[in-house]
Amino acid sequence: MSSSRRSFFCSAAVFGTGLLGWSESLPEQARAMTSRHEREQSKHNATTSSGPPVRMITPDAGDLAFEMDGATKVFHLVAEPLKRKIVPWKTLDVWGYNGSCPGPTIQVTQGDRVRIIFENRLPESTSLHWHGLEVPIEQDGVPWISQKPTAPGEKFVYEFTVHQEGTFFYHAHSAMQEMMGLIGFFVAHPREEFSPRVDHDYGIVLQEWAVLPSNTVPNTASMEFNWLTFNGVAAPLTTPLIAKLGSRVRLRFVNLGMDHHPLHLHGNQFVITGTEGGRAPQSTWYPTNTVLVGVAQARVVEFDAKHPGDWMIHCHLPHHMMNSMMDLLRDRQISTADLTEESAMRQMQSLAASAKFEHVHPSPVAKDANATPGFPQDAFMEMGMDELVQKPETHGLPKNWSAGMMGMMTMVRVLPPEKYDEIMKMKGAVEPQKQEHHHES
Ligand SMILES: [Cu+2]
Repeated sequence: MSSSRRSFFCSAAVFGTGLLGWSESLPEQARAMTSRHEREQSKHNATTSSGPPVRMITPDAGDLAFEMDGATKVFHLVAEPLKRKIVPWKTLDVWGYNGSCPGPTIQVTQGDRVRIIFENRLPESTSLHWHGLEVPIEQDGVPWISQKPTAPGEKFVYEFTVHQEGTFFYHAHSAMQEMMGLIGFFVAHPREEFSPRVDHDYGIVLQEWAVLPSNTVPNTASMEFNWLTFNGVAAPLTTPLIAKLGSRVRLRFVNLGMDHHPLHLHGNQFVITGTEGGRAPQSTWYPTNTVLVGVAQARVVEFDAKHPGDWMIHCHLPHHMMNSMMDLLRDRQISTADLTEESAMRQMQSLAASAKFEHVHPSPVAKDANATPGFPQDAFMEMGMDELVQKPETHGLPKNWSAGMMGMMTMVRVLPPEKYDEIMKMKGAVEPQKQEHHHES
């Protein structure tokens, strides 16, 4: 390891202090390479000693902290109703874990003994299923088959050894509860990182919601969905994924909904390196830029971030690239079909004001737009709200970037070192509060 990398490790180590046991597996920032030379060097070294893998980052959800009891990692997981702001003008009443929907990510190392002390604060019975993990039947979390359901106010202790590596998830094993949001990542890292090693590891949970206008409670019986989220938020509220130019990036997706999602990355080829069954043999990797993530599946992709830019990653189903406008239109929605440009624009301005956007930047339309059959399509739907969704990860994006971001959409920002470091520095200032949110005392 070069001395420049070592010093970068030290300065980045502060981000990892909220999580016990990760002292040697520093966060993704710490692994970022400074040059192509180092990148190549790392690939070469990987065959001999690759070291522990980087921690997966779950933007907008975070991690579940743990404590050690002897050699056992102990987690406290609480199922509970909560409010989740999915876009600035829409907050849902969902069910989740430890104040988060999806629940916080559980990260362990292959071979770990884990104990999950589960508490049910829901108004009805539930259980926890470990999706994809090979656990003894009494740990499988299926009501009445492998255990008695955990009643409201009760606890249930799960304990097992994780002999697999890979991308798994935990969820309630009742269909309606799943659609209320009861899901979270369970990631089992190998002891040594795979080759080629990655510098950034990001996880995204795909969910969908059916919510009537002016309602906040998802209709779990619906077969049609109007809100699509990455880690519990729809664009432009999704937090961009930050990667340093020249690094290698891993993205993990899990899907627990009613639809399959073809996830597409702009401007980069990737390879599919894993499924819900763990690492895929390298002989199966092929270049692509879209991966279909079916219901109950996990897909892991990797790519070398060698093209600088703000690259979109999104579900390519057209209706999954949208947000429902019905709440903004409310009772006025009926009259939108034959609006003139001026009145439509006025309407959007007044609606945006009512939703407390700080700014609205509509895209221009033609003078005689109404003469064209089919108009409007996207006109008046695109609303820039950069200031409202601003965070360190959006720093430096072009003005009005948020107008093009809706639904299951985020971006991978491949940044030159100085811009990358600038954002990491800004993040460092807000990170401690963020982590505290997921600590269960
Ligand atoms: Cu989709």
